Amino acid sequence: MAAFFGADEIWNLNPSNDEGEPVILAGVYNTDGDEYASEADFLHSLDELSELAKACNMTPVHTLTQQLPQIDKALYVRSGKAEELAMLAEEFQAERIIFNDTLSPSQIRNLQKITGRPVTDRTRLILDIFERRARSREAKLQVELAKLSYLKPRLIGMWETQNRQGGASGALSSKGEGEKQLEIDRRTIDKRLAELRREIKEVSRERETQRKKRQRSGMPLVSLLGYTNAGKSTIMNSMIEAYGTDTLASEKKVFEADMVFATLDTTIRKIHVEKGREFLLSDTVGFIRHLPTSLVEAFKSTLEEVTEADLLLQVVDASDEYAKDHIAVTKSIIKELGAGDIPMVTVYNKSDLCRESVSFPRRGLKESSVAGETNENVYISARDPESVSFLASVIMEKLEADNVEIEFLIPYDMGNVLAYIMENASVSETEYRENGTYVKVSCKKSVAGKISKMLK
Ligand SMILES: Nc1nc2c(ncn2[C@@H]2O[C@H](COP(=O)(O)OP(=O)(O)OP(=O)(O)O)[C@@H](O)[C@H]2O)c(=O)[nH]1
Ligand SMILES: [Mg+2]
Repeated sequence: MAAFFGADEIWNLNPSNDEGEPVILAGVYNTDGDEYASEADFLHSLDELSELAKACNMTPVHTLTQQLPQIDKALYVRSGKAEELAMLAEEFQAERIIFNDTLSPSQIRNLQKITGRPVTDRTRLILDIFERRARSREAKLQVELAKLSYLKPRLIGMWETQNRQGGASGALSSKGEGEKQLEIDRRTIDKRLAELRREIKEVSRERETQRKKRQRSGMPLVSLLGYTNAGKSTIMNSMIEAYGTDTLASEKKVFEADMVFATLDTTIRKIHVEKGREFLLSDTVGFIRHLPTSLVEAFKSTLEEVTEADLLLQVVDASDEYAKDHIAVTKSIIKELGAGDIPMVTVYNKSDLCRESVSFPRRGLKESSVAGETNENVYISARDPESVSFLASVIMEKLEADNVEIEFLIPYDMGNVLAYIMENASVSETEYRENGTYVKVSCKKSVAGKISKMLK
């Protein structure tokens, strides 16, 4: 039985077969670990693994689980289970085995030896989906960096084994040559990793320039965040439709779809609720439990916008029975990004799909068990226009909560100040007086400060 697989099989996950490559899913419920809250939670994560596999054009034909107090160092599962996996793979004619957790290079190697099939893990599936969906240059670079960081120890581990076996490809005849080749491969990977890091830095510098420009405009930033498939992009599009400033609003829309990780880039659009009441809305990549660390790292520059938001909208699919777990995962990533102190509204979306007929749109009480102090719950359906205007009014109320009311007298030769006020403040009174235009406005403290400075 073939025990080793070439770099191509590790590198390329995309099966050529359109029908979907038959795969077996495997997971361990580590009873002594704190990875899963309960057995049901563990089973849910296996359902999720199945979704991820389908998104990679694979067809799960069987799922094998094992309950263990401790993970087996060499094989992840006990050896008896590994033998069972090999039998099942034969029986179901599976072409690959996918584990629910990240396996070490040596575990992958040992499992491949026993099962005679390529063995992959959850992380690899997520990386593959990201790779397929990446569109912008930045996302593509970030995905390649994450993938290469993940694959480096695995490829090197595989080559080392092959070399020890005298060269599986037959090309490497002596041990000395094999080691030399390995060193070259290692250096090639390291060189590419360095290149990628440099390019990402360059792209994020461009992003930084855009960010500075935005900060100067003084317009508040509201960020949509949440678990993948919660409906963030749909909310973004409904907002653009209702309040977009572009006449060609349809062209400014973002991609929404019933699939995991539909969005990989951050998009920012101006939302104009009414004169003087505007904000920027950002839509970004969704989260999932066990999001590979290398991906979170690589996507930090995309997610950096989040740390500068004035308000976070955590979008939750209210019709999903695991909504609470999704909230917990999202919260921990928000914290990891350093955005834990930003005021947040939890938006329970897809109310139209909820079993018990909750009336929507409406606001709810704080749920202190899952939400922070500054949290508030809103129940909406992104597909309902009334919900969208309701959400816009909640956002405005939150953004204006620490606004100041202030009066100015603008000399007639300072039209630029008046223009700035019209753009950035809500004007409640205007009077044309002898020595200038009198206005009473409500605006952010920073905007008031800027107006005063301009008038000096
Ligand atoms: N019935 C119903 N479906 C919705 C609602 N909001 C979104 N959807 C659907 O849910 C699916 C996912 O929506 P997206 O907006 O792409 O989700 P997302 O949060 O942007 O997902 P990622 O980009 O993967 O993070 C799409 O098929 C939407 O049409 C809603 O309020 N009601
Ligand atoms: Mg999206």
